[in-house]
Amino acid sequence: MQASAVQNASAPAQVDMLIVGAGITGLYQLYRALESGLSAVLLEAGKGIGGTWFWNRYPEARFDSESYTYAYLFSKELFDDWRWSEHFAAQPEIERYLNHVADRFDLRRHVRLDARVTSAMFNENSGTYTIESSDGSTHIARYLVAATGVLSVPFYPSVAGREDFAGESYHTGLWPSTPVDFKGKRVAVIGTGSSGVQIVPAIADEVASLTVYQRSPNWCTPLNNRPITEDEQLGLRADYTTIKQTLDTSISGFLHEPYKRASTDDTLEERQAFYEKLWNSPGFSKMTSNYSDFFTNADLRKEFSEFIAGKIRGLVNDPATAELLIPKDHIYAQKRPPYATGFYEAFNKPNVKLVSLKETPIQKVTEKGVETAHGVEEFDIIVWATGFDFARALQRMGIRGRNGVALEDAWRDGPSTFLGIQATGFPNLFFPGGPHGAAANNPRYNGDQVDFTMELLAYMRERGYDVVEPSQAAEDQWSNTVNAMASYSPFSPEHSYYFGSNIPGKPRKFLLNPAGRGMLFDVMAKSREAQFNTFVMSQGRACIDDSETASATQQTGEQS
Ligand code: NA7
Repeated sequence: MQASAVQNASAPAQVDMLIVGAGITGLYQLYRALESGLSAVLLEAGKGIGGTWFWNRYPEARFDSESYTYAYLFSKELFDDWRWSEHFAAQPEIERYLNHVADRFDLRRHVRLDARVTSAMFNENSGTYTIESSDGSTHIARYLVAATGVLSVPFYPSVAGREDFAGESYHTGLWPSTPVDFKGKRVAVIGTGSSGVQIVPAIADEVASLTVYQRSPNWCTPLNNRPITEDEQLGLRADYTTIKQTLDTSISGFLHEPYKRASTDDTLEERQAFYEKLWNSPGFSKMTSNYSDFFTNADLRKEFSEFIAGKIRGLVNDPATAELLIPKDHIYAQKRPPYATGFYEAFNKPNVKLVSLKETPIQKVTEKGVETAHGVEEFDIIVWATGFDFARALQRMGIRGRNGVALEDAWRDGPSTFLGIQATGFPNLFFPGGPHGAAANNPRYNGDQVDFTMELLAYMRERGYDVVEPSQAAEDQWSNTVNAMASYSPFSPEHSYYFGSNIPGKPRKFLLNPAGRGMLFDVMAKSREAQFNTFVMSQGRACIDDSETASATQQTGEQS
């Protein structure tokens, strides 16, 4: 029976499903929950809808996956009535889109904004969670879905004096809703990852001066963004079915055509011509449409890196600055590469300069600015583009599972999951879009996880089960696969935040799904065919009954 989502003054609200996070995954989960007849509420810490696309509102924050491949595909009507203006949309348009989705599917009345989950306690007997949030509300939910994202906990490096700065200070991942006025200001940008390389060219023309503090250079290639023409708009609408089919089955979740030739099929000259073509191609196709041996041939990736180095030397007028901008410590794709527009060219402007922290480390931040061995440079604004603590949001929500065990403690050495969806010991907790799930275009993977979860819950409902967690065998098998296959990933444990390497003291464990979407599909299909026997299902008490006397009856649970 459906529990009521209505809250009165004295009792906690009862819901079938409580979702955390109003980003692209959380909204989709909410839509699917309501569609299937569950009562649901969504709690969001931010003051608006959008998740990543609410918080990351710095100038030039934008998709680097094509807009129509990142967006939802579950409704042809939605696909038809939303017109993306650019192949890679900017944050304001993305935020408008997600708000449009919330309105179009009447989701907003199930969303509570400005409500950060502070604890979520599993009740052993009833098989429900009691969830408390910063707005003072308490909910009892049968299912808890943490759609809290992986790049959602901003990371500030421990630089001495950071709090002492008297000017304006912003993190790209916590950007204020009121516009920041850069005009005529002396600005520092610290960090040159995807966010740093987007904001630098965006503000370079209006600031008085811009100093970019770079710890490690990245292999940036052009995003090659452009408006979607009227013909392309018509083509997108006409091709909806094919697009959906391709994206629902593609390993990467992109529309980019994989290239059939191996690098060894071509001469050096032909390869250089092909790299030139890739340089001029959109976004991630530098990876997804590269030679067929791209992910298995480090020499090829090295050669591609040298090609990009040549481009950087050609784009940056000052040879010394160009050399500093060329990575020497890693090759292309050992870190998640940024895609940018005009980043290298920005250093040709007289008011923009680069400080390489390898040669000139930051000693401290002072009241007036940033101090290095060359003295204090004074600023009006410091922008921290210093990244995120990957997948951390899930662990800091105060989730406790069976026997009161905290997820934070259970994952002290890194996450252990089944399909990046669930973890043993935490029944009825789902975390689509969390660790071990995705490997390329995230919303496509995250949508697969939501769909699979809904299938599992429907199966359970038909059979009278309402408590579920993966079998230990299934989780061990998936976690072992993730760890074993991590060495085949191009990403480097020393350099990539996909291994947690950007956070001091964080265990070095692979946090993506290195086996890709094919493996995800495969394991899901096998589980489905075997009546979801990778899960242990049981019956809890009715959602509204939180009594300690009920006992759950375990029914199944063999790993195939
Ligand atoms: P990233 O890609 O993690 O970039 C963070 C940047 O901050 C990177 O250049 C770091 O240098 C730099 N950083 C980190 N710590 C410091 C310190 N202590 N001093 C100076 N610089 C530092 O985060 P983004 O926000 O740019 O991008 C995140 C994702 O958003 C991206 O992957 C896309 O999915 C979209 P480092 O390389 O660690 O030396």
